[in-house]
Amino acid sequence: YALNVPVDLTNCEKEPIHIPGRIQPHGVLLAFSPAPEFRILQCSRNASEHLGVRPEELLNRPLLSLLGEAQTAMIAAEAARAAGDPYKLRYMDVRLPADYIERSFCGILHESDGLLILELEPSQPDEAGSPNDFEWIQTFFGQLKQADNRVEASRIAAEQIKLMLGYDRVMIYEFDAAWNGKVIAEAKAAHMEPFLGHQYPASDIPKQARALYLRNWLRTIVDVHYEPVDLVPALRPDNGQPLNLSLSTLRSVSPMHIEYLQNMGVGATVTISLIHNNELWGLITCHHETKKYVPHRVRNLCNFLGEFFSRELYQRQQLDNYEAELRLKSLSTRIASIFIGEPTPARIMEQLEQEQSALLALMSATGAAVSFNNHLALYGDSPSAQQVIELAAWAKEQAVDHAYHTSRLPLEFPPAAGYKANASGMLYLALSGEHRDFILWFRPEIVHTVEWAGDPAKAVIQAEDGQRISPRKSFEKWLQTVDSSSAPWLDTELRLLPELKAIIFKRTQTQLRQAEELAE
Ligand code: BLA
Repeated sequence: YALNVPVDLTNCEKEPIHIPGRIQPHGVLLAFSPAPEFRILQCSRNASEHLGVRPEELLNRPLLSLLGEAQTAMIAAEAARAAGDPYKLRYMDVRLPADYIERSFCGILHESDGLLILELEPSQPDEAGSPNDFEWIQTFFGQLKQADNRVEASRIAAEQIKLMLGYDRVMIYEFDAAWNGKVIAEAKAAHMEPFLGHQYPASDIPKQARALYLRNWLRTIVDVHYEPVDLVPALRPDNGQPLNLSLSTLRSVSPMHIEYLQNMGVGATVTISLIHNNELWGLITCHHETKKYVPHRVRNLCNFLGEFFSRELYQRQQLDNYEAELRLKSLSTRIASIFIGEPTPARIMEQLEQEQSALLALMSATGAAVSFNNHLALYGDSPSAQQVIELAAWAKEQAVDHAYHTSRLPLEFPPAAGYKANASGMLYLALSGEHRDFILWFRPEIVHTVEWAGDPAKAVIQAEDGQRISPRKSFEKWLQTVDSSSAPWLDTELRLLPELKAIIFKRTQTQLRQAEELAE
């Protein structure tokens, strides 16, 4: 088969990564018809190397003639067991009886569109279940229980998985609502550049890849510099279709992604999906500087912990959200209380001055401006007084129900382009029905808030011209997409406005009345 459209940087999401027709060379793939025939229909070309049998000799033969009776019976039992649960990868020790074979294998079996796929990875000398597995799980659970927040729990998980895999770097990578990602926790070898806090654009992990990772929870690239091995024949003889390798552990990886990893100076990877309620919310992404094979037993163990950890983190997130909401409520009360009672306007301005950090924290803002009773006060990184006055006049026209917010101010109000570094995000709240008094909160352009730990170029091996796909290039592309934007205003923040408004309006109405009474 051939792709109709060649894949390049502009159409990454079109690459059919589930049907590459090739595998990684560290194991052999056999695809065979269901019971009772178990007739081998496709195999990988490297059968010669690993099994000592040429692919042409294997094709059309019953599995029985390769594996012998006992092993075939084991496969049949596994196939029957996996039938109701096709997404669970089973693995077993496979020992080939024929004289021409010396190796023993870890066999991983799954079902793929009516065929069975057996993947054989040569056993490692020390593969018999390590006595430390149990101890390790105990440590993992014990430490996780003690962690008192989500970030700390993530860091512990990263440390433990690094230990288990024997890898150089383990990251907990979390997606945002637009599928951009951020490294929220990291365990790494001391000499490595930290990636903690780094952000990456959604296009680094295209849509079809994310869909695949929702089905297949664990992937590994044993050697980023591998030569892919073809399937023989290229298409399924029973239906002329490419073999679906969605759940295969040996599946050859997208050349786009391989290029990315090579440019990043990575030698091997393991990636585990983090899923809650059937949604991919993150990945445990592991890098090794050189090639590295991790036995399936260990990979499976990490996968199991990933599943456990996923649920644990979700619960912690609920708790963190609850605590954050309480914190906002208390900040909101503090600001509102400034207006309660009958304080004079001068007293109000004085109090706001004192509470300016609460005023900023309330809306996670870096700047604010308050206009009250003909006084204008600027806090933090705010545009100038003149700019604030023009901005407020514009915001007044946009306001619905006395409030307005945007996270792309320079695009909606072009004069703001001049001060977008401090104010790409703006939240406006009128303090009286007539909009004479107001509060403006400002958020900086997101580019200035991103922690790309040091120079992004450092996260990359400086290759010659070949560097088409890399975190560096992604970062440049990402810069364009976030130009003139701030972090979004969240529902939890916006929900505070009506109450705040009600309290402050009451105060300003009183003041208005007093002013009128005075005038009479
Ligand atoms: C896949 N890209 C991925 C994966 C990760 C990243 C984690 C999953 C790979 C796996 O499971 O082994 C991205 N890796 C990262 C990031 C970090 C990291 C952000 O370590 C940060 C530390 N990628 C591009 C571009 C294209 C692209 C421009 O940057 C397309 C032209 C494609 N990425 C791409 C594809 C896959 C991928 C197609 C799927 C690979 C596969 O499973 O075959």
